[in-house]
Amino acid sequence: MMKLRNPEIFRTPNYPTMSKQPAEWTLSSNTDARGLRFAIVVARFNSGITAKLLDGARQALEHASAGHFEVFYVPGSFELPLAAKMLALKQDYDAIIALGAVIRGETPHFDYVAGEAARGLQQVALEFGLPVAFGVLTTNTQEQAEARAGGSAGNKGYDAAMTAIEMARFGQAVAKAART
Ligand code: INI
Repeated sequence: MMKLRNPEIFRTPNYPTMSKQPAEWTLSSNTDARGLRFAIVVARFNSGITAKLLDGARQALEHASAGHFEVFYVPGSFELPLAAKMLALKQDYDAIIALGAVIRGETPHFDYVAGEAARGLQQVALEFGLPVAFGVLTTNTQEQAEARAGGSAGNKGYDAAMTAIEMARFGQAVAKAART
């Protein structure tokens, strides 16, 4: 069985990814993003919400001292997977952060857009072995979306960026891990 040289990297409990966690967790040294490169892709649909998700993601990356990040826009959440794939093909990023807001209406459109965004983003992550953080809100109401975009339920853009940092570091740790 493979033994890992730095097994503690994989065991860190309660990793501080969630914006509603206490501040001392979100500022721990585990969230150091120095030297990492990120692409953020943002859906313009429901832009009042996605702009706040972007604020949260920027804040997380800046707190974590990310080396570099670029922001790209697409029309809606349905376009996020293709954009993520185009960005992954550049081989220039340690992780991609996808931000969108899909709010349920009166037709099944919601299910197609939300479902394809989730499926497509995961497909890109698995195809490229590249972290793609899912910062896409899927809510029944505008109020629920607002609560999760810097309101009472935190900021899912912030959380997505923290997840991207953690998974980028995870990838580096796996690449470095050696048989002992
Ligand atoms: N796109 C979203 O990001 N959120 C939504 O709530 C939404 N709704 O409800 O329609 C939405 N639709 C647009 C979609 O993402 C595509 O841009 C469009 O279908 C063109 O491909």
